[in-house]
Amino acid sequence: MDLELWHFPISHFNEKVRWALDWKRLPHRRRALGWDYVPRTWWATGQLSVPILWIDGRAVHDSTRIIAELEHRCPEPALYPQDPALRARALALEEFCDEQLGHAVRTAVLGPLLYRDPEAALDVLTTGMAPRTRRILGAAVPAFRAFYTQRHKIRPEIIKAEQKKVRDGMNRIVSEIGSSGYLVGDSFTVADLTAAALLGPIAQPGELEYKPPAPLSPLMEEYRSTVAYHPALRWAVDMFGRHRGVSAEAAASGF
Ligand SMILES: N[C@@H](CCC(=O)N[C@@H](CS)C(=O)NCC(=O)O)C(=O)O
Repeated sequence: MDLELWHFPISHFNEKVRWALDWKRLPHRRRALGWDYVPRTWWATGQLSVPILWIDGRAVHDSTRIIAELEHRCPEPALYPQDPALRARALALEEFCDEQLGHAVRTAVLGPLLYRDPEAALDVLTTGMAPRTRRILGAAVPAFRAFYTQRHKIRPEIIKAEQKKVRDGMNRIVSEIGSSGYLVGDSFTVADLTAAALLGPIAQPGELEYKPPAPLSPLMEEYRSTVAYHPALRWAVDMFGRHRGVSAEAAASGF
């Protein structure tokens, strides 16, 4: 199977798919998109978001659909439980994390930067991209910020509410962890992978392959300190430590 991932290195939804590819030990190429991602993603899929995974020349977008396709084509090692009831629960938790947690985490972490230190936001968002992307976007910071906040529906007045949504999401995750330490059944599933990957920007586990510039922006640290107590973050760090594994990237490439 020929696999090429189009991704934003810093993105947690993209980390979700990288983790699935690596977990299944599927050799793949990675292309970090940059400032001109809009025409590329539109041409490939008729929508703008990454991750996009090219599977034998066909572009599949959306992390949940990509993992479903990988699971179908390469069932072992499994991310979906065998038991139908457990599988339904794992998929429901994946959906919950995608919709309730992933977007809120983006706003919670990046919202303060975008409005109070947009240069720092750009440094974070262009992590792992070609240097020209940082230069080009850096020459048009207000336009970039307007575009990014509009695309992701980030407004100053909703940041606090989205940060509360993150706390509620983390409470739900903790309440779903079973005696096995996993969210569903007694082994690692797509539910654990999704929850941990989407909490990555807050938890900042050592296994993250694409880390934001160090030291972290004080605004990021300020937000992280308000949730540092939360057991969901320790759980996410533990999931990364035990299950993130090594990269199956076959060759790095760029446009
Ligand atoms: N539901 C999608 C969400 C993906 C997503 O939000 N991707 C962001 C990066 S974190 C993106 O591509 N943003 C650029 C845009 O949509 O214009 C998934 O699970 O793949």
